[in-house]
Amino acid sequence: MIKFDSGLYFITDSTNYSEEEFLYRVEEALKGGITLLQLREKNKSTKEYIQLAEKVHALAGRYNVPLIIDDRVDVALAINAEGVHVGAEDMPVKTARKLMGNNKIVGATAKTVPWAKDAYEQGADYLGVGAIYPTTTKVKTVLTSTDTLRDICNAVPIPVNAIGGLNPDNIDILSGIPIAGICVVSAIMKADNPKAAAEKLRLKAKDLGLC
Ligand code: TZP
Ligand code: MG
Repeated sequence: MIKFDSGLYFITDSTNYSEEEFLYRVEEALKGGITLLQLREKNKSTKEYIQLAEKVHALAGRYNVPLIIDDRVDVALAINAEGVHVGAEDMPVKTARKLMGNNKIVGATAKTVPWAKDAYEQGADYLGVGAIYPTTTKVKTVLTSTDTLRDICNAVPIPVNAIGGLNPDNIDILSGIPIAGICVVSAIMKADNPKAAAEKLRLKAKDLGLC
């Protein structure tokens, strides 16, 4: 499997940005020190998804940051991305693992301990758990308590990332919970200065013992 550090995991959202502005923001986030990147597109055709993914993959490669593709194993394989992330309504983890092979990263969403154990047993390399706080990013999710987050961390031997509404001013709530990292969308994507936002989050993540 490809080695990865999920300490500061940035998930993109290209909504409301031109491609130029979007790629600029992604590069600023890379410059700011994100450790893992996910391309998450909900409204693109397969062709558009692949075209954008190729560009983002080239960019991420320049900063040695692995690229995970949300949802779409076909897109991940098409561009030789480092991994794929599957949620509750996506392809089963087991199937994604089979198609991606053992040399790629397969991430999964989990909101309960049984679900987390099941994803691990099916071959997930890391888990995203949340939403910890309400989120403005378009997603079907419910809130996950920090107690459940802690229980999931203790139930599986793979990295667990917290997600949902996280920003530098509210992540102290995660202090003492054995997560591997945090995932953010808006805190970087919508920031006035995405590079500065990533830098600040990276420092905060370091304070929490992540990265
Ligand atoms: N899964 C659970 S919450 C979420 C996803 C994809 C969105 C997180 O976005 P934000 O903007 O960091 O709250
Ligand atoms: Mg999904």
